[in-house]
Amino acid sequence: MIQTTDPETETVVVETRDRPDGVRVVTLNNPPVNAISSAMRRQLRDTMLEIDADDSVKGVVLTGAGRAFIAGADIREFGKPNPPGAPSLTAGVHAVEDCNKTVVAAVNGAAAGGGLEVALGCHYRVAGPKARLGLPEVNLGTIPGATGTQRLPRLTGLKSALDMIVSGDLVSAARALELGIIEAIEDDPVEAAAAIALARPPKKLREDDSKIGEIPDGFFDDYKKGMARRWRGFEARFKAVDAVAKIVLPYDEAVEAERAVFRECQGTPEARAMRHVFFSDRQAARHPSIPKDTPAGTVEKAAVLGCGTMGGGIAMNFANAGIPVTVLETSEEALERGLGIIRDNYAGTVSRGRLSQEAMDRRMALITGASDYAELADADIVIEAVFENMDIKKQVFGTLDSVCKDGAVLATNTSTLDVDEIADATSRPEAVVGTHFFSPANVMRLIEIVRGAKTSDETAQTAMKMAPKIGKVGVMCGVCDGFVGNRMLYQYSRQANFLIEEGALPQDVDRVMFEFGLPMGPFAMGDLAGVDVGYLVRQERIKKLGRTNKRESTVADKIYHLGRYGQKTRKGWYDYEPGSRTPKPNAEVTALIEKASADLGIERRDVSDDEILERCLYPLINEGAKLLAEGIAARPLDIDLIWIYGYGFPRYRGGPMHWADEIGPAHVLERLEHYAATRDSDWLEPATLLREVAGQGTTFREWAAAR
Ligand code: 3H9
Repeated sequence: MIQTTDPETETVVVETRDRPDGVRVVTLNNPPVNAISSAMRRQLRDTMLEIDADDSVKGVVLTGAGRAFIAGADIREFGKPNPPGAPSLTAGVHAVEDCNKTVVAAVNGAAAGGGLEVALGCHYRVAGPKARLGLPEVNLGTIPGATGTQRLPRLTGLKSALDMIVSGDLVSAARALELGIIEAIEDDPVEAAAAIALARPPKKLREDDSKIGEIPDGFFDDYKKGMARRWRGFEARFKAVDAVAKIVLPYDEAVEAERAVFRECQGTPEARAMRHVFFSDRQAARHPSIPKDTPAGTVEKAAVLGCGTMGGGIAMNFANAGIPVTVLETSEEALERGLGIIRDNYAGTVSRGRLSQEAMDRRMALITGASDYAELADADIVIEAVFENMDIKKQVFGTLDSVCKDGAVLATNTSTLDVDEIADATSRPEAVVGTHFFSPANVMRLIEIVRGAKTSDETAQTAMKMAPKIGKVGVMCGVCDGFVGNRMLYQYSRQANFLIEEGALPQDVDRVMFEFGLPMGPFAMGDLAGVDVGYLVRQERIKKLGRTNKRESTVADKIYHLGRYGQKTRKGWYDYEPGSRTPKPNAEVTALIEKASADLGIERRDVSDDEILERCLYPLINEGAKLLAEGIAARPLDIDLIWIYGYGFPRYRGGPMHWADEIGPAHVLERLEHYAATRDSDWLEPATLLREVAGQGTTFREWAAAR
């Protein structure tokens, strides 16, 4: 074994081993996932040049150490200057391809981005059964920048390559074989690759255009039209298509063009946001309040209390993950109804071709109905999803306390009630935690994991580790009214309602928020969730907190009293035609809003799009700052993920706190103060932390890093 040490960094990232058959095995080794650092690029190129000149080498196998082949370019180096003398990855890929010995990639694990590009530089590829391959650069707001847009289509044809590049998904080894990316799947890919290296001549993919063929007129424009709805706002994905379209040019020119776009993308707000989300996704699971070595309990058997819309959706997550789940309802009738809704839900997915009948049957078989608490005795976790009423919840938790086994996690799905008060209804408050799922619970990715004052580290850890197992993103927060997401949402909705009293119409506010990138604005959202539901939430809030001296808009209550409950009654803030979810503005609603303004003595005025955007989103950021200062959210990244996965905040903007850092906290503060001075004065108090961060000219990220 020869280890090459990089003279600049003194790290060993490329190891070589000569086999008796004359094959040299080159292993890239940069734990944990062999990201390609500048040192590795240099060593890879130098190693290939050396092999080229060494006649004793009969063939080459390129592989990765540990669990990955290569995870792509080292994302931590993005945005930093290239160290002098470090070659580009494109030069590395070409050094591999130009080698006069046959080079075969033994793809032992993930080959992502630059990792797949290196594999595509090899003359042949063999994969292990667990390998996954893809070009996920668009998930970092950039495009493949080391020949990927020009090479993948030469193996798979244009359509399949575009699908992979635009989705950014990694495909399984089996799918890669179908697509022609690899030659074979082998348990020992190094051995199989060595055999190919000895048996076949080098073959340069860049010289092979056979899979491209004749490109129909308008092919790329049509492809972009087809992705316009799903990928609205994700600019890098559209640029990636344009880069692939360069395939009509001579290879070197096309690669040059690809590289120029890759470089341009590196510095965009989208790329900064997507990198932030990439790292946040991984950091969220390591919450500072849970010591690193805390063990998590097993979750092999779950139970859900209540089989309404929420409980049913929660139960489906467990069944989807292959975890048996018992659902408890008070009456046979309610149980049958709940199970029926779950069955219909799955059947819908089957009929759309997204789930096989066998998979549906397997999942349904994992869901068992129960009407007696005793049947929950052996569950590792019980999630309560009954009516939002403190007395009922306390009673339920008292009963759970008496029947559930020691060590079980007792979770509440409450969205509004005090988790600490619920925990105190048991003799084991350390086992109680909030798991706030978002509706529809089988679809939405987020769970706010609410840690109560007495929740133990083990309980918190079990809930956090459970989330990804059932396909969710778990983000931890503390106890307060509305937790993180809904507390911030309240400020957003409150301003949206003031804006329509002052002169905007629901369709104006909704359009601005949609154009910003949210899936829909607050009024369309109100219609979807139910105007009646919003009304009940407000009533509960008044009961709980009393009427504050802050003014609230009354328009939403008036819409409710007209019986306009939203999509379910086909009229709410908007009208809906039968079978359609497209909101149509309604004259009666406009008149009602105008009258509300007149009753308040407000002279309606033109409200600009900028004002709508700032007054909806800056108060939301302001509330985020308060949550950080109170420690309810531990880090800005937790807030960002809650908003991305729970409310559809555009990922390409990185979440509200990242976005605030991009536009500048000082700017947010200045605008909030401007509105406080020129609009209804009691509407908002800038957060102390916002003032602090703005005053120091720093960002929320820097504030968090300095703690
Ligand atoms: C690119 O390649 C551009 C080129 O086209 C052109 C260049 C010129 N860099 O996900 P995990 C860290 S762009 C730095 O839990 P898994 C990660 O943060 C790149 N760090 O492992 C985590 O750190 P920590 C295109 C990286 O086994 C740790 O490694 N490539 C990188 O579940 C473990 O990660 C991608 O976008 C990286 N490239 O999954 C692939 N990758 O422990 C991104 C990971 O401190 N990576 N880390 O939190 C992945 O999708 C997954 O890591 C992978 C393994 C599927 C590879």
